[in-house]
Amino acid sequence: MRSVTWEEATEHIAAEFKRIVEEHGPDAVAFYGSGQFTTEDYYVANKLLKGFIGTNNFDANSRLCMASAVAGYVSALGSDGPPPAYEDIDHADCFFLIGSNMADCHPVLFNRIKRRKKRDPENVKVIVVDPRETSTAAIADLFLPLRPGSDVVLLNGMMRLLSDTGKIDREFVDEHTNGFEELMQASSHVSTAAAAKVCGISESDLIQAARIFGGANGVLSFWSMGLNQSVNGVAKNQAVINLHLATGQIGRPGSGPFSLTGQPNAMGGREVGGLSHLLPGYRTVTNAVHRQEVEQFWGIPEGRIAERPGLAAVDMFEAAARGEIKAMWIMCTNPVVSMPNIDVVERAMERLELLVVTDAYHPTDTTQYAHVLLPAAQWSERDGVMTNSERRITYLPRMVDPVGQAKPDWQILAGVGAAMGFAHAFSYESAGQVFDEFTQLTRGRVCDYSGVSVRRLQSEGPLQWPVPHDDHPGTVRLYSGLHIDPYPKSDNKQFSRDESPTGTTTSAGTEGGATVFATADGKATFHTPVFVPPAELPNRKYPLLLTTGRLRNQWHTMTRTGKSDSLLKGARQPYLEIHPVDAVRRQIESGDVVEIRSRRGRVWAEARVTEKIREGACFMPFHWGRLAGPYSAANNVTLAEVDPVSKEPELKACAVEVRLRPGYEAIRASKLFQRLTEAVKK
Ligand SMILES: Nc1nc2c(c(=O)[nH]1)N[C@H]1C(S)=C(S)[C@@H](COP(=O)(O)OP(=O)(O)OC[C@H]3O[C@@H](n4cnc5c(=O)[nH]c(N)nc54)[C@H](O)[C@@H]3O)O[C@H]1N2
Ligand SMILES: Nc1nc2c(c(=O)[nH]1)N[C@H]1C(S)=C(S)[C@@H](COP(=O)(O)OP(=O)(O)OC[C@H]3O[C@@H](n4cnc5c(=O)[nH]c(N)nc54)[C@H](O)[C@@H]3O)O[C@H]1N2
Ligand SMILES: [Mo]
Repeated sequence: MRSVTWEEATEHIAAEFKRIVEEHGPDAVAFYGSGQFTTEDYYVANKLLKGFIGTNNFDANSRLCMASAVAGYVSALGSDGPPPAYEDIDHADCFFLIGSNMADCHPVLFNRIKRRKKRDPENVKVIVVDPRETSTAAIADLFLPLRPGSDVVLLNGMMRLLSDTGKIDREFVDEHTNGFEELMQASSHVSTAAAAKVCGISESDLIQAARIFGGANGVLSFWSMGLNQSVNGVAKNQAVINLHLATGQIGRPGSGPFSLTGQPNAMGGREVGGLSHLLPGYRTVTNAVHRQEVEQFWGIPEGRIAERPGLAAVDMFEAAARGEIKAMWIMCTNPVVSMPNIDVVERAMERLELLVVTDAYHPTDTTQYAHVLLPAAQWSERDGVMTNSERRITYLPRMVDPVGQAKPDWQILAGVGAAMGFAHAFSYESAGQVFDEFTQLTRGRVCDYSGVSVRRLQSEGPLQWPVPHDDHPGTVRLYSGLHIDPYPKSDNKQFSRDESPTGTTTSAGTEGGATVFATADGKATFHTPVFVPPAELPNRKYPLLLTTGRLRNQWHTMTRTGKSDSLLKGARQPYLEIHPVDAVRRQIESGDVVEIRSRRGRVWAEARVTEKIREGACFMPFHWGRLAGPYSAANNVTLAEVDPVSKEPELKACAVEVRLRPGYEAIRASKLFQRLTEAVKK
């Protein structure tokens, strides 16, 4: 590797992109970005790829994360956008936490739930649904350790029970929804006993879950990767939303289906259109009117934006591995650790004619493959805007100077855009200028940012969209206008809005959420979620289901958190949670190093034998990559099967076998021998 100037690097990338587009067409170029982008980074990248290079091959790691939630909301409510707000935590009396380990992954929100529960322990109920008894389950009144992947059966079973016990809000269903009768017909044969059996839980627990849900004044459901990362991910999302539509638990304080975003700006990325089928302002590339609106705004010829969705993440890397993608730019994400089935991703990296990687650190598992490696200024070294799960738009100031020659991602992208001959469209002077351009594209859309400007965010603080004009205070929750009296049926005093029991409510927003859903007839849709089991089920050769996820002390691929010794204390190396019954069968004890094998590869980890995981399932964190050792990455073994609608991969289930790591028996014997001699000496 040799170092070059920014000018040289920029000219080289621009010239190579142009050459490859000329030789192979625009779809030979692909871009893979990140929910850790600022809104400005997302916007400039999207504009360059979809508008100027002319390819929709623009996807982001949010595909591995939020894509199923986006598809769930769009199909049920007519638009993306989580309806509730964080302050709803202070008003809810039932928390339905499914597929989410909030205690470790969303600790601030989790603590707010804990405080809410502490204030009224008798009346506030928490249900946790997870195959593992996580630290989130510690506060559960009801914990359902379901079989991985069986959520749709559980949720449909709850739906049936709500109906059978008269908990349906008929008025709301009649006035604001379509499809309820079809759903009921399709589920008429559902038996609670059979549903519980599929989920591997007791029938009484399933009944209890529906009873708590149906009896609450305000139900707030939170979910994240346990639902989204599945071949059944969209149906799982629809099944949760169904429960809320059926009980009218949406648009009211203390209620709503609340999908949690993981990365700091995954939400903003959705509004900017940061997936291969989207355009800014919740528009889609398949909609001719949407394409035209954006083309006019960007000042590009009609027809420039391709009408077919580009490649989604998994397809993008597979296409590159086959040699169909010639040039790829990876920015703010580390796919050689985080994508399923890493072998394919590595093959893609090796096959590309041009791989540009922009990161704040080097080496990473991905930067080591780069032909051109560009240094990015990271948060606190640059300013920008991010939006969180409750639609709150925040300005992040620059606090320190970037290290070395690092630059903000949007600036790097704009530089290449200008060098490709589009200077007129990419000569931004500041991040604020980019943001203010983007907000114009949201005018009149569900995610209306048009009343937001960087100046306003700086002077007034964060705002919750929609903010349709300059003096609009922002909107606390979507769809509050559906209810004549949005406050719950009871006259419970805790619903007074003036009160801020936790002292953390910052919103000055209005209650004036939409009075209709964003569909043609203003009604939401009940879908009939069909259960699809995990793509890979246990068999004789691979008898266990592996699920993967996060640890409290690590952030994804550890490029930052992995450098902190105190954070490494909880786990210095990958480990595997396995149930005692499965461990004994394999003569595995806690502390042993085991090999986890799937049809795609293997990974080594330290065994932790625990009853906190279901029998038949095992769990491993995905934080480590191959730089830590060829058999350290959980994604050596995961599979790239995706949900057919959201294209989100099934990172939460694959069939594996576990045994002692080859050669480990000798080590164990010598350890045992050592212990024995020590005991004899004593
Ligand atoms: N400490 C820390 N916090 C983070 C992150 C991090 O890396 N580290 N990353 C952030 C990001 S980007 C994200 S997306 C979020 C993710 O936040 P979460 O989704 O809460 O985290 P995960 O550990 O991926 O998975 C959540 C839970 O799903 C369970 N699960 C597995 N399979 C199933 C299933 O079939 N059904 C159900 N119901 N549950 C299942 C797992 O056992 C796990 O406890 O966290 C964010 N916060
Ligand atoms: N098996 C399994 N795999 C998973 C998951 C799972 O649950 N199980 N979860 C998936 C999910 S939900 C997610 S979100 C992904 C996350 O996966 P990744 O996005 O790959 O993980 P990160 O470590 O957050 O990668 C961010 C990269 O950007 C760099 N970086 C930091 N700040 C900046 C910046 O400002 N600019 C630039 N250019 N670079 C910067 C970091 O050094 C790092 O290399 O993992 C997915 N993969
Ligand atoms: Mo994520």
